[in-house]
Amino acid sequence: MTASCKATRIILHVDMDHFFSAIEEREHPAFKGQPVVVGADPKEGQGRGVVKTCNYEARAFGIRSGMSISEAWRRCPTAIYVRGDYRLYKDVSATIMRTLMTFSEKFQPWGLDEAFLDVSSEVRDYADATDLAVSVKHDLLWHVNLTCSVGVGPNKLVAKIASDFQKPDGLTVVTDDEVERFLAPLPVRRMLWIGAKTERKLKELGIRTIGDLASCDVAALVERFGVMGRRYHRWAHGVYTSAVGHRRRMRRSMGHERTFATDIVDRDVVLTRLDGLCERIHQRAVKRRMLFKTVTVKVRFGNFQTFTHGKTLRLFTNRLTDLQTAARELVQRGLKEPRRIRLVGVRVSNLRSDQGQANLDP
Ligand code: TTP
Ligand code: MG
Repeated sequence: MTASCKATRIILHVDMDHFFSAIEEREHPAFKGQPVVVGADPKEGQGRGVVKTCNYEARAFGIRSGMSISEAWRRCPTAIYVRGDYRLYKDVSATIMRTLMTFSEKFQPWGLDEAFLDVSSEVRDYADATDLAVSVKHDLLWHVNLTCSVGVGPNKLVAKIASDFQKPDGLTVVTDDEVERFLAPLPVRRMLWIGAKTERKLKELGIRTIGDLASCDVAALVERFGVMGRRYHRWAHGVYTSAVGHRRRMRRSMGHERTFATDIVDRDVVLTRLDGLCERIHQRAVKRRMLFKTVTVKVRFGNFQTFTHGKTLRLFTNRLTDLQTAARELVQRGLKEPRRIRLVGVRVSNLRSDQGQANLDP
């Protein structure tokens, strides 16, 4: 990866803490502080099925995801065992993902309880990204009453390893300059895609840590692992180019948003900036011969708290005044008192092409 590429991306990886069992604790406050295992009925050691996950109290007994439930029972017969309410877990997951999506359009869920966010265009630097990560944690606590661990880094690999570094309720930030120093002492198993088998083979070559892997001769790795060997070597140096993939949808909306170089308190300045964003959207709508009916605004405050408000107009339109009036009204609704604002955005949706009825510009 080139230096400029490194400097332009800041990625967050969010991973909920002991997800299923945390939800069980939330639903049953009496479970708090006791070992909780989710997966199956242990039937006094005769049960079939496996541990899906367990809380950190149960982990202290050596219980792990994937272990047979009867083995878990042998390790801790007094734990609380629940089969799990998967519909509830899915609902909670959906709320988590909806919350995370408000932080960046570049958002990629990864299973039920993890997601990547590319926040490069949302933040100015790593200090800013750290504030954003704190805000993500607060928002999740507020919306689903669960804790998570967040990793921040220059790419998905580093962010993912970082989120796993301090758990539960952790936040680990690894800047570009710190990547190799951060990775070097970690066991190779922490690396994405390195499982027990590869770990064993690496051990035969005397490689135990990611640092060992990074300083290993790449030719030796290629000889042993083929193309993967070259990848392992690159990753061990913290180089990982895969982007945060977001679903490409049919164009269903058009929008612009703007993060200010410094936070703005003056409401009139914010509204003027908003007018400018509306102009840009209007130009695009006219150029593409599109009409819109729904207008949504987004405002992010200095502390990263974010609101979005939307309204659907009476008619399809592409008039600038309709857009600006709606956007101003929506923003003002959320700005009852003066606050520091770091970002405003406008989006139009409910689109159709402009053949036929409408309020047409000019
Ligand atoms: P993980 O994020 O791997 O684990 P976790 O959230 O339970 O614990 P941690 O604090 O270490 O992040 O998996 C998320 C959920 O996925 C987990 O709560 C249960 C489910 N899961 C399975 O169903 N089977 C499995 O083998 C694993 C690993 C997880
Ligand atoms: Mg998790």
